[in-house]
Amino acid sequence: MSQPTQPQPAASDRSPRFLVIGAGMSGILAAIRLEEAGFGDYAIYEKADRLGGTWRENTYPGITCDVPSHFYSYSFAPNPEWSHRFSPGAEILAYFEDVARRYGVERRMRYGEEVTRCAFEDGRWRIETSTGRTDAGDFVIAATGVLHHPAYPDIEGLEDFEGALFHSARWDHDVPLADARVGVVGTGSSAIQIVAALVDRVESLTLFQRTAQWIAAVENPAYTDEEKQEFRRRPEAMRAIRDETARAFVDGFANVLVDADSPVLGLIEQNCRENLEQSVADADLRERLRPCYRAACKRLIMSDGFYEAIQRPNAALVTEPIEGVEKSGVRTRDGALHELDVLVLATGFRVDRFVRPMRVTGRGGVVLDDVWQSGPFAYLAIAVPDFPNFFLLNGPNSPVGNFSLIDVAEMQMGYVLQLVEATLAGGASEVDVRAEATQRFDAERREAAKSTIWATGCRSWYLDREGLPTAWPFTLDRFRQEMARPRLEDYAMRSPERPAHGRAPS
Ligand code: N01
Repeated sequence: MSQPTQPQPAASDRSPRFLVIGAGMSGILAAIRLEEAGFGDYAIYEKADRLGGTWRENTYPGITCDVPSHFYSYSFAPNPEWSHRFSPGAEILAYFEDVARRYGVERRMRYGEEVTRCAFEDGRWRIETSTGRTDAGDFVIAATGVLHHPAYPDIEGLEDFEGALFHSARWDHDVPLADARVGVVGTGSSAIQIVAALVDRVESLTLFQRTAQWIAAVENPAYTDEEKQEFRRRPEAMRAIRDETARAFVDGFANVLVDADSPVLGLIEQNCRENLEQSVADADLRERLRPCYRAACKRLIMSDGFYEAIQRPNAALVTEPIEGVEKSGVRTRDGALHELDVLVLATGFRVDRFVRPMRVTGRGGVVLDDVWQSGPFAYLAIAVPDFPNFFLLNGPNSPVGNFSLIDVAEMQMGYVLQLVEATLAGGASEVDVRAEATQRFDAERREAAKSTIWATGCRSWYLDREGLPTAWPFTLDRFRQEMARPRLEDYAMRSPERPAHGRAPS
């Protein structure tokens, strides 16, 4: 049964209400920025019982972020306590919890409330949650994440397995690992970290590799007490690391991925090749670990321990395709049965879901699922025509790669706030991206996607059903420019039927 909502004052008497969906990195950011901008009327809906998004859900052994911690932090909340250059997942989760508390937004989170329906009706967004709660707001910020819905492989017999079976993003910490024969399916960032962390804790570790990965060597030193003391004393020292890392990642990486002809890509590949040659002693193993596509075509993997781990006496790399799973293990096409106690599916995520399975209905009853039937898209990764006042953070066509998604979300939220403020300042209450602007952007995006490194002939989660990369295919610098100031001519603003909001926030 629906719970009653608070009575709402008439539109003309109130400042706009925002509904933020998701309490992960982007949702926390959205709330903090709303507060700062003077938009105090908002609620954050979160389906789980705590905040943290991907860092709440991914707790597998060895989880770290492969973006340096002083860069993978909010720009306004540097953290002198990071333990390592690449800090572990639990620390990152604790950081988000701490920031949400310190900035006073944690108390605004409504946990255990999955938004199931979100509809634009009579000029307002009305939502309904899994508990039957309803709410209404003027603007929606969908901060629902990208790598969120686990992808389970279509392998015959998975349900027959009698050992413990779980996805890397649903790690079962009750399953004992000491003395266990563990199998891992997949060679993405998750699997590589799991293998490196587990090999010395288990009896045997078998990695089922469908596709080899290029791996860049990185070092992950701990920060010393003296360094942390210096960060506490002089926050500008953290800022310097952040700026330096940001520049290195953007100039040396993000900006070159979008040009498959960039000579820098050759250097990256050379670095990965040298890492393989120098780290793997056995020639046969080395060849089986050697990818047959260009480095950075898939998301580049950074690891300081994988090659060492896979050469341990108790580790095995299986490159024979999986035929099926049986009650005692995995059968490969050569007929071999790999007996296992634990099978981990590090098989990635359904990255085309975004806000779904929530049912989102825009102007005139248009359903987002229908609009996205042939694949999700959004103008500048932010807005979809006919879904006025509905904004996505880290949505479709957003930049992804080996750089900080916090940085990306901060740019996006700054853009959204400018758009909202311009709408209200102009006396309007609705802002809707124009279909022509969206088509123009999408055509340009699709064309540019063809010349990125991601389109050079490998399978990855960056590709859509047609094999075209979906991520932002231009430089990150261009994204920053686009986000710096909305092109208002690409939007229609109006104030149908009800008066505009009385105030334009400063
Ligand atoms: O998932 P993935 P992930 N039979 O999609 C294989 C972020 N992340 O969870 O390559 C056999 O990359 C599949 O094989 P193939 C980061 O953005 C970041 O590892 O398609 N294998 C592939 O090897 C990352 O890119 C961090 O041939 C099957 C693997 O499963 C993203 O999350 C840490 C299969 C899936 O790899 C996703 O990474 C972790 C099948 N039927 C994650 N189906 C850091 O910051 C799939 N595979 C470090």
